[in-house]
Amino acid sequence: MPGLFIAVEGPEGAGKTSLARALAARLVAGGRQVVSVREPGGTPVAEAARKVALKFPHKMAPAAELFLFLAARADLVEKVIRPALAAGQVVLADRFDLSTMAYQVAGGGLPAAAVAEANRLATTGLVPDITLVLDVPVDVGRQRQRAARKVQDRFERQDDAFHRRVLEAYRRAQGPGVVHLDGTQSKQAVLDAAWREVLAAAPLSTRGVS
Ligand code: Z5A
Repeated sequence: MPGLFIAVEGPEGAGKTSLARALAARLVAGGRQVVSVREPGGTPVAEAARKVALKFPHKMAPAAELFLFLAARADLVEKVIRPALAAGQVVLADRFDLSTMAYQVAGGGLPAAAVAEANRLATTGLVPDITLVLDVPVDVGRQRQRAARKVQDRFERQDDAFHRRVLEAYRRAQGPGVVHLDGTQSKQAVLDAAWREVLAAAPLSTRGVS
């Protein structure tokens, strides 16, 4: 059975982790083997890069930040994602390449074409079969994070203008497999909508998801 690569994307507090977990449970219940990953992270190198990218207390050069995320992605793709897909498993990623275009390009101001090229090097050209983009207004995501008492990382401390640019980049995202979902619905409604998209994506009939 061919592997399937699903990425869940969106701004802070959009419900990505909740949706990724629920989708994984549904896929496992349907008999598929699922490998869940979060970005950045998932290998020793990627976890080390995550710590610096999210927790470093001082300003860093925008390109330095970019390469931390890409170093994490390169290692995760080579060590975890490609082997899982080759073994016919479903990979569910909590964030992937669209996050880089939203945060480092739209948010941080790096040039899109150069970043896309560097990302292709990191991923060796791998792109998700389906990218589910959850849309929530900035204040809704923030409010959810406050309610969940999430400790703020370097990005969550950025100003509203940064977060609006990130959200607009997500809203503009398009391309093969990119699907936009209303993240302000209930968790169950978001899961059902995401599941319909997973089932609708060609060629799922050959991918053992029903
Ligand atoms: N980053 C980057 O800059 N460049 C890159 O290339 C990559 C990442 C890959 C990773 O943060 C940071 O790295 C991220 C961008 C940057 N920084 N920021 N900010 P992270 O992994 O620590 O956190 P996050 O991705 O921002 O996730 P989050 O805040 O945890 O949000 P979430 O996963 O989208 O939401 P959640 O955890 O599922 O839900 C949050 C709360 O809302 C929780 O209490 C839920 O129960 C609740 N929730 C979820 N869904 C709903 C619905 N539908 N209704 C009501 N309540 C809900």
